[in-house]
Amino acid sequence: KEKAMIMDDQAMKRAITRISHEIIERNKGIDDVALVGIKSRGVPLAAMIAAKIKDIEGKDVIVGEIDITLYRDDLTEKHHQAIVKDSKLGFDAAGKIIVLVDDVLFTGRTVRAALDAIIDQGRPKSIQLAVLIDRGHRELPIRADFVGKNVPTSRSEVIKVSVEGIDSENYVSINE
Ligand code: 3GP
Ligand code: 5GP
Ligand code: MG
Repeated sequence: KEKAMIMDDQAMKRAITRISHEIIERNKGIDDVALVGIKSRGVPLAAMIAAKIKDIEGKDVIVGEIDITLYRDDLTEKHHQAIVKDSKLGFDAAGKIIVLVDDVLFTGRTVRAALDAIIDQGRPKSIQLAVLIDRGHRELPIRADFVGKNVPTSRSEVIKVSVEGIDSENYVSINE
């Protein structure tokens, strides 16, 4: 139940700024780069990164979204399934460097489903992954290219991510 703050608004904005710089550096600019937010909270995070990239490079970056939903009541239990609810990106993936954006990376099953859904609709040049929090416990060979903060967790802990656009303020906390 106890809450411990992991990131406040300032820390989240700094992480987003760093990730934005890393995306630009890795790709030597942002030509052909498109961001894809994984609903729900990956979407406002992708928008924050796009705005920061615009600040830095003076160029607009394409932002799409994808709806991958996990089912199973206790989400920290093993073997939850990720299902694709809406895979329409809103742009043509062919030839693009796609940067998937999500709030928390846990088992990797959500990302695996997202990769599948994207690859199904045209051949992107490459796909990269940006996450605000990596809480560990991977069950698949998936890792993030850009990480806001690595937060070692026990399986029973839950990371609470609050993002403006969906929530009233920006912060990340850890709850038992
Ligand atoms: P999101 O859609 O905004 O990313 O996984 C579905 C939602 O449940 C996610 O919201 C996530 O924030 C929330 N959630 C909270 N705690 C957990 C958890 O421990 N595991 C998972 N898988 N999701 C959690
Ligand atoms: P995975 O598929 O990697 O197990 O889980 C990733 C997805 O589940 C992310 O989209 C994320 O929103 C959600 N998730 C997994 N664990 C947590 C958690 O501890 N806190 C929050 N907020 N979301 C989580
Ligand atoms: Mg999410």
